[in-house]
Amino acid sequence: MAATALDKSVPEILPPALDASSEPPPLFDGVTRLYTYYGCPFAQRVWITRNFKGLQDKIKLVGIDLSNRPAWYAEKVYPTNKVPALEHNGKIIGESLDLIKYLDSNFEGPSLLPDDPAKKQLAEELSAYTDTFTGTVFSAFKGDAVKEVGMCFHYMIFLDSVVIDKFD
Ligand SMILES: N[C@@H](CCC(=O)N[C@@H](CS)C(=O)NCC(=O)O)C(=O)O
Repeated sequence: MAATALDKSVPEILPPALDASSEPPPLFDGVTRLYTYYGCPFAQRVWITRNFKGLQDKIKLVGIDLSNRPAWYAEKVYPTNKVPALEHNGKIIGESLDLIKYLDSNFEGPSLLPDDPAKKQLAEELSAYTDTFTGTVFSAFKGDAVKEVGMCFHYMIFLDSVVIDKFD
């Protein structure tokens, strides 16, 4: 059965993650692949976008074992050696926020961003800010940025209040 946007009725069977002993998939053969680590939040947000747009049949997941990464991944797929990366139309694209926009603009399925320009701008600001937010919160777990985390939460609350005031 073909997947449809937001269809949760067909559970996805995740392919086992490829490791240093695994052969690469047949690269650049026309198949669109999302290279991912299943536990990576950056990769997960692209994966969520793929599923939200109902692209489960169009974009194949390729799990990569980051703790025992195959050498071919950096050599032949994505030289930065990170996930996520998308193989599409003979090229590799990285960076999760760019990938979310890329999937939204280049594939079918419901649009992720609102049509209204003001809402769209705010949505883009929120999405761009998530990296600063999570980056700062994660460094605070290491104990070196407690003040900055406070600022991040304040800014998130501010953005939230803008959403409520303007659009509710
Ligand atoms: N800015 C990148 C960050 C991606 C990232 O850091 N991915 C991690 C996994 S969560 C990774 O691949 N780490 C492997 C490494 O740094 O060698 C994005 O948003 O896509």
